[in-house]
Amino acid sequence: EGVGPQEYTGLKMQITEFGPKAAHIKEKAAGKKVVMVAATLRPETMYGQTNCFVGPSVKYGLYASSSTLGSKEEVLYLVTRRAARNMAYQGLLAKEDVIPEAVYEFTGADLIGSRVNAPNGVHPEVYVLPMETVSATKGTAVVTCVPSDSPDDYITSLDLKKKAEYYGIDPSWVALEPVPVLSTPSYGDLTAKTLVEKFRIQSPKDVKQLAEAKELAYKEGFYQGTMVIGPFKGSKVEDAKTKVREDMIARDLAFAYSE
Ligand code: A2H
Repeated sequence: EGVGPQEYTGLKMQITEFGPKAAHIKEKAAGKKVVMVAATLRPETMYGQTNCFVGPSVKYGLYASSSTLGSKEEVLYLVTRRAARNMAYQGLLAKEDVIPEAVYEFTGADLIGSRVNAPNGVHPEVYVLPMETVSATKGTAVVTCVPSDSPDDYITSLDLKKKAEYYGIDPSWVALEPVPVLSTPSYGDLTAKTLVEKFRIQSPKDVKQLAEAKELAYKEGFYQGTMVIGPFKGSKVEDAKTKVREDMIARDLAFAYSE
């Protein structure tokens, strides 16, 4: 990780349907909206979301937020305790500057099979799935899955589909096809797929090749990419990135979150 603060976009993924193991979470939320907040560095790729990842053994909580999403009801953010603490200091929770107390806590495994909104997504709703490599100490530990542009997301999706039984998921929960979001001269419009194949990455455990692929995907996408979808279609990614982010924040689909 670099020095200095990391400026994320906190994407609001509201739970629309609590999954088979999430009944207790729904009960504790007591009718309030529950919003999983995914931390992303690539807000311009949100058109291509296909799933939402959590760490199955990571601990999450529900925290009263300062957001209302247009209703009178208070909204609960679903993030790690560490992220909630950062959010409190950034004025994103109901009470500022205090160590926040969770309404309820549980592990990521309980969320698998739930459905959430995917803001800006071609797929307006996606399933929550497990990702073993989610770090509990980075971002919110909620990761939105964009297999067109993230090699990690692409290979994790393939692995989940292949070993659905092992992971205890319904294979139909894994979205099949990446959605083209941007095009680059070197890798076409499915950068992550191209790089995963080029580096012969077989599983999420191929961390060395994945790190390399990630680096290339990021650089090529940002400096050489052109948007192929959305209101900034035809613009360079370099120009579109900030505009998409600002637009999402203005529409209350996301907020700035840093750590
Ligand atoms: B990115 P950095 Cl399309 N554990 O969003 C593992 N990965 C995490 C995480 C966690 N706790 N929190 C966030 N991330 C992911 C989109 C994306 C991302 C694309 C391409 C590359 C990419 C869709 N997933 O990241 O270590 C999130 O995935 C490549 C680095 O803080 C987030 O942005 O630099 C990124 O890693 C943050 O990583």
